[in-house]
Amino acid sequence: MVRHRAASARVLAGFVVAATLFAAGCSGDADNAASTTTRKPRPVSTTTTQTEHKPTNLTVEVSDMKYSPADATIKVGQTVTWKFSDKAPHNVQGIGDKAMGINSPIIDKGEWSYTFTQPGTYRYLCSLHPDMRGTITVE
Ligand SMILES: [Cu+2]
Repeated sequence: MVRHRAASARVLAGFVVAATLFAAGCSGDADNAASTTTRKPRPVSTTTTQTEHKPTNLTVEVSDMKYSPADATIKVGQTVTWKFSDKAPHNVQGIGDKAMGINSPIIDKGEWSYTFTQPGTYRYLCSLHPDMRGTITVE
């Protein structure tokens, strides 16, 4: 009886270790391992799920020949929407291999969104006005 209980406790301990390792492996960035994201329960929605249009977590205004905010920090999985309202047309083009997916058309007036699925620092510019630059940090 006692032997049996000891054995199952050991099995349980092994499972906990495995689960902990698994969780640590999933968190990706070791620096962020301590800050576990607290997820709020999703509110029950009666509206139809939109697959195309994701909710914007950050809006970057594109006007007066600049992005504002030029530097911003978001969380993995969040979506940034650039809102173009300048006199001149602009775009959003990622700098470097990692930011290759960031590639908007040239927009006069309108919006363009991008969802960041990997943590990192993403730099971008306007290919028409390379002095216009911005950075999105994804944690
Ligand atoms: Cu521009």
